Amino acid sequence: MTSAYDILFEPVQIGPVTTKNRFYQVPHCNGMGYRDPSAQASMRKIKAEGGWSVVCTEQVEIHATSDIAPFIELRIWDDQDLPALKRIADAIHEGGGLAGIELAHNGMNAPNQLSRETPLGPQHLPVAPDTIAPVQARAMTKQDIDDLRRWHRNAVRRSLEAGYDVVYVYGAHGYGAPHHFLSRRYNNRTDEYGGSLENRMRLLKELLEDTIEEVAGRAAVACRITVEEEIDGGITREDIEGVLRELGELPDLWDFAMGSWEGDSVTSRFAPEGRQEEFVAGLKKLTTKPVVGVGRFTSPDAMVRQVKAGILDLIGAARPSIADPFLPNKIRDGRLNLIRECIGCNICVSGDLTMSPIRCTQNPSMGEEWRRGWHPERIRAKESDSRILVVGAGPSGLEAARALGVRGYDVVLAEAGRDLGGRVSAESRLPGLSAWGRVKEYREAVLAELPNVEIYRESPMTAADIVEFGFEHVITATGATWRTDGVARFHTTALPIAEGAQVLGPDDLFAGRLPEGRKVVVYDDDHYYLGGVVAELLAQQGYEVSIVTPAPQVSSWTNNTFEINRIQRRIIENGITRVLDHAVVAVGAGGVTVRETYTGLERDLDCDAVVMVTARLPREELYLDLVARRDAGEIASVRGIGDAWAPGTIAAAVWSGRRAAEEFDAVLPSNDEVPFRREVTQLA
Ligand code: FMN
Repeated sequence: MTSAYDILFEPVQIGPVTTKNRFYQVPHCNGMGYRDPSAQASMRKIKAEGGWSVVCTEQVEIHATSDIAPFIELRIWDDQDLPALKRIADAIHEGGGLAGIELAHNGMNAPNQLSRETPLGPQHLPVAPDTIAPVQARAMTKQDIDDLRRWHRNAVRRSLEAGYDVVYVYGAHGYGAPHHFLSRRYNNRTDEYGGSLENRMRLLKELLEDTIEEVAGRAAVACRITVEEEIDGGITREDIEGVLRELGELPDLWDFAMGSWEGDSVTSRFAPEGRQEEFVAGLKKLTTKPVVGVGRFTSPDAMVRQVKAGILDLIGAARPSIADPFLPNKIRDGRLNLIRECIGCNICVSGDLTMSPIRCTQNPSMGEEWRRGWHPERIRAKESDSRILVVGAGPSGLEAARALGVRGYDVVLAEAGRDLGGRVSAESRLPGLSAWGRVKEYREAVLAELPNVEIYRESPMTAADIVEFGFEHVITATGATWRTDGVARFHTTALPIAEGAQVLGPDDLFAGRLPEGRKVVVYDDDHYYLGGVVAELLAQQGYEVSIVTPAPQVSSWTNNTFEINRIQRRIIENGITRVLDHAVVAVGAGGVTVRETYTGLERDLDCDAVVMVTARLPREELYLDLVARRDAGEIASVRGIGDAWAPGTIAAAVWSGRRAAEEFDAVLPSNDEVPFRREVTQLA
């Protein structure tokens, strides 16, 4: 039977290898790298199983002068790294994919904090762009360039030994050394590696030629290159067109990326699917070699259009493959409603940036494939005929009901309100967050296919009801309430709030209640996205808004999701006043007192209302009641999950729902034991 998506399942020749379809998992790091190679191998294998024809590693540091510690990437420094790399390549092959390896010399972006080697760059400059470590790169001599080429060649040879099918030369994102040489911003050399475009692309050309020679037809050679640096003096469209005219036929595949990782992995709040199209369109015609590009692609129609319009040959994806490792197979099998669409929140990026294993809001098994044995599509069958009540249909309750339902249990999901989704539904109505709704949509789609899961809306439950209805096993997913007393990080006890003061919290805004008056202070001591979003919402409603935060920037933690700069810009463009490094210390009827965190100096700000974005309190009354009833023998088990257990990210809530489903009926080890598998460093 033919389908509109058949074109996505055509093979593509990449030099000596042929893909089984056009789905290509571009390189992406995962916070596991050299520390957790078996965990990474399982994660990559599952993507291959799910239909990604090529599955790549993250950037793999080729030498100790390319060390981006504290970040945890793979390494191919010497033969000692080969067993880990081989394990990953073998796993991808077992899953049915081609294995790609992204060899990276980070050049002047590598602060070498672990190796303490001198960073290498085209000229004497502080290490950049991703670090402000107090260290400078040295201008590379010809000998340094020869050394780098030899290290790259060694890494290519080792990649073949480890069994990779696609070997990369990496010059994108402001990371790979060839990017620094290509960019006028970093390269002011006057020798044959600087000045003209021909000179600036010389290092890239040499690395490509070396790689092609070393590979000798035994693997495909791919080149990941910056198509637009989006910064003054950086790599431009003209540069990349020149590169393709000159080097277009050298590698077997071109992989187009932006000039910064931040500019490539933009969140859904700040860029739509396919943002890169304007920078990539037209480049393919400058080479006869296949091209791959990215764009947070989750819509098969958008993918087909890219191919038919001659923009891309292969649909590259990092985040969509993280959210749904089985995305290609679901498109192939016509199960589009079951695609777990990436919501574009970049919590995956936060894994790498906090040096912790990758996580995903939509796919709670991401990073848990090996250490906990979770799979995105499969879960072990039920082990009893128990019937389980899940109270609350927010992200954790929906996921618990879904996963228990897939296991085959009879599940009742009871929601107090009319709509499912809890906080994701509420937050998806805020500016820029509509994609949050996908968390609910995917789970609703699965639940609709599970006759063993019944959903009751407008069904608030008390412990007495639960006992009366005869439920034996209960999971409470009743969410959390935003506090309005100022308690969070700066204050751990309630603020003085004068009588007559108007204080609201996010829950009021979710319920459609807006402040009275014109001037509003948003007090953000939460530091993730919500404070900034609330300020933006109020500004859009015509309020004069100030955002006060004890942190040095609005929504400070979003430096881990690459949003922090865009958030500051949006706040400023919305005319919102930023009062940084200040805490609200008292709320009066017509204003607040704020204190500078460094000096303790206090001043007053006039306002008609304050919106507190601070801490939350779990709604745990039902859980505590049920614990008492369990102890009295009235029910068999109760478990609290998600924000109702401990408020956190949506990703954490979904994960905790999955965990509850995984652990139901399981004999759990004592909590004195490490609750997952891990690899421990072998002593030399
Ligand atoms: N690109 C690289 O070239 N090397 C990397 O190691 C790398 N690590 C990434 C890690 C994460 C968690 C993510 C989300 C992206 C990473 N990227 C890396 C960028 C992606 O390859 C991709 O270009 C970008 O995310 C846009 O594609 P997407 O919209 O499909 O996510």
